Amino acid sequence: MKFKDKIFIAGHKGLFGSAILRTLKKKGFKNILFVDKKNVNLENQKQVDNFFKKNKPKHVFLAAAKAGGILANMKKPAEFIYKNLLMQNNIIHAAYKNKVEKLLFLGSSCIYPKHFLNDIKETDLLSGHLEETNKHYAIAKIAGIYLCDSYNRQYFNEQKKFRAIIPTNLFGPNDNYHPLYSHVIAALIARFKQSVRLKKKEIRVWGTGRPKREFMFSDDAAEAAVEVLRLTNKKFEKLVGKNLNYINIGTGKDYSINQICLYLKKISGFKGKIIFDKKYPDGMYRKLMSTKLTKKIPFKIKNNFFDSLKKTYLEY
Ligand code: GFB
Repeated sequence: MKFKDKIFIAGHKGLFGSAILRTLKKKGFKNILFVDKKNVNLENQKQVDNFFKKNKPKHVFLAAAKAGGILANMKKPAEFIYKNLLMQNNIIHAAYKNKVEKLLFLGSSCIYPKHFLNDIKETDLLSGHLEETNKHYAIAKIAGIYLCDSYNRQYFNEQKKFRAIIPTNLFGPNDNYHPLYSHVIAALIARFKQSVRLKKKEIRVWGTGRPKREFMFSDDAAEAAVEVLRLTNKKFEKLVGKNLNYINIGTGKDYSINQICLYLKKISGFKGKIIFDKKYPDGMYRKLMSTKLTKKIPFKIKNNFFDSLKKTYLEY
């Protein structure tokens, strides 16, 4: 990947896509391409084809997705599977037809079977049942990873041109703060801010507070993603082995939802009570990924979890 190469970011306004944009700019990449939904609907194959034909990007970051937290996944399974399949099929196939040199697809740690509680390795994919609350989204993401893999095998002479990363739960600028459909960090930041402002006596948090999640600041995940795509096909294969085309991106540490609440309580100055509302689902109890391969990517995590949580809280 050269600094003058044309790089297309699909989904540049979202949590991860916007972090990729910041990271590429910071590293000195000059020729970055992105589009607005109004101009190119990524769910429309013809529009995506025309866009690729006209612009001929050399590299692609596929960060466009219909994503959301546990409740959004449960309430909108059809949208989560249909829209994601459409967008990723359109972009991956157009990238192949237009001779894109390398493409990076964004997976999610929810693709791994639910019975692995920690040290989830890349090779554990498809070795057990998926978590019910996000099965449809996970199946779309698994299909995306295998679509990339199939093009490498059939059209690229086994070279790993189309790759995927499996990031853990992300948070940071441009997150979705919808009260029902966001992920937990954004939801709790918004709820603590509001509860302090309105001097509420209690704050309600979903589930038991016991599930643990591995959180990563979006800019750290983006840094890893860019470095993964910069690796030559040979180097990437050396990293993941002959049979894989994806790699975990995590921190190796997780925290319970209760711990997150206690920290937010401290930094927000909220004086009321935290009530865990068991009517809402916990989802996976734990899904801590192995970082054995992550550690071999030439990047370093720069943002300490609690410091970046505080920064995100203050900037909200
Ligand atoms: O972030 P979250 O929705 O993602 O929820 P998942 C994580 C945990 O936080 C769950 C609890 O145990 C929730 O019950 N939680 C507590 C809350 N209060 C809240 C709240 O107000 N809002 C939310 N959203 N959660 C999603 C998947 O799973 O994570 C997606 O459904 C995707 O497919 C994404 O993979 C990364 O980690 O449970």
